[in-house]
Amino acid sequence: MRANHLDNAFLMSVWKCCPEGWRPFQESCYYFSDDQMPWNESQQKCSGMGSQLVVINTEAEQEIQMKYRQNGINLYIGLQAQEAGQWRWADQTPYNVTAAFWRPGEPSDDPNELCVVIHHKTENLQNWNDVPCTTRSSRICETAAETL
Ligand code: 2F8
Repeated sequence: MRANHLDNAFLMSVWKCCPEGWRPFQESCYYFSDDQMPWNESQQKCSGMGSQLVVINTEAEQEIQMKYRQNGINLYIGLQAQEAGQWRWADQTPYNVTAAFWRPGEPSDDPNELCVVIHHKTENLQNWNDVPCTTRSSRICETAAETL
């Protein structure tokens, strides 16, 4: 009886799997790169791996980036503007200023700073900074976890 019960629990559970080297959280997998390149190339590298630059939808998702990252490196996220102040997520999720995690004093909204990194030194959740898109930074790619 007991064994049967456990078997059923096992079979009915849903497994979420990430590729090797990717970090799991909720329904997603995240890849933190060591190499550094401009924002466009970073996005291309992610899409070449079936993913995109991370889209941060919740505070919990922002928190997990802090848990997994190594301090000392700027990390591109999937937030970019065509014009100063016109922030857009790479997957077209509407940008919501009340769920944004800018460093104090950011964004600069400088027309030369249209791409966003998680700042290399900030240790709290308020850590986004807008930088020139040509700046070479590491990146966080996100893809959906595989359901088994
Ligand atoms: O102090 C904020 C300021 O710091 C740097 O500029 C000196 C950042 N630039 C880069 O990281 C390339 C600015 O984005 C930031 O606003």
